[in-house]
Parts: sequence; structure tokens; C-alpha cells
Amino acid sequence: MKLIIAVVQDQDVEKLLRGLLEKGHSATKLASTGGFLREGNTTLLIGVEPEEVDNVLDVIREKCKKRKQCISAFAAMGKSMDTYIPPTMEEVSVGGGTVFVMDVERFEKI
Ligand code: 2BA
Repeated sequence: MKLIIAVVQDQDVEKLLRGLLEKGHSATKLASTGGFLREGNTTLLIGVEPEEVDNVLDVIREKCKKRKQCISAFAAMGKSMDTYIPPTMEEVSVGGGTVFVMDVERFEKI
């Protein structure tokens, strides 16, 4: 068995969960926070048979969109500002999904 850990944007989660359920996949949804932007995102745990991994990745590709997000360069650096410095905006591309596929040594439902 494989465990797919997918970090996705909150806006895409409902569509993604529906798409996964339609294809017969189970998922666990966890609230998470991105370490860089410090904004909420969602982490899904999806346990599947090895031959189903590509199918799940296709659903993630289809349902999760890349979005541009403007951030303050200072906020991104996590620096405090003692004096006023005009905000410098930077654009980052967030999403569709950050996906890890791991081997599962043992899987049991007890
Ligand atoms: P965040 O860490 O909040 O990152 C949001 C977006 O900011 C990233 O989008 C990326 O475009 C940008 N970014 C992240 N770190 C950066 C840096 N050091 N310098 C410049 N820009 C940076 P995504 O790559 O689509 O990542 C979306 C979310 O996926 C991340 O939110 C984080 O929660 C998760 N993630 C991404 N890579 C990861 C990794 N290697 N391990 C664990 N989680 C990861």
C-alpha cells in the first residue's frame, strides 16, 4: 500500500474530495498551515494500492489550480519593521498540490 500526502489550497478541497470519492478513494482531511506564507491550507492523507497512485494524482491535477498570490517581501522574510519601509510586493505561485507518495509498511483497520 502507498500513502499519498497532498498539501492543497483550501479553495480546492471540496472539489478534490468529491472527485476522490467518485473514484472510490478514501481520504482524511487535516487543517494545516504553510510554513512560508503562514496561511491555512489543507493536507489530505490518502491510502491507496500502488496501481491507483497515478489515478489519484490525475484527480489532484484536475481539481487543484495554481494561483498567483501577492505577498509582502518583508512578511515573507519574517522580519519585524522598526521603521517604516514601503512594502515591496512579490508574487508567488501557490498550488495546485504538493504531493508526497510513501510506502506503507503495514495497514490495518482495528
Ligand atoms: P507555504 O509554505 O506557505 O508556501 C506557499 C508558496 O510560497 C509555495 O507554494 C511557493 O510558491 C512559495 N514559497 C515557499 N517557500 C518559499 C521560499 N523559501 N522562497 C520563495 N517562495 C517560497 P507551493 O510550492 O505550491 O507550496 C504550497 C504549500 O505546500 C506550502 O505552503 C507548504 O504548506 C506545502 N509545501 C510545499 N513544499 C513543501 C515541502 N517540501 N515539504 C512540506 N510541505 C511543503
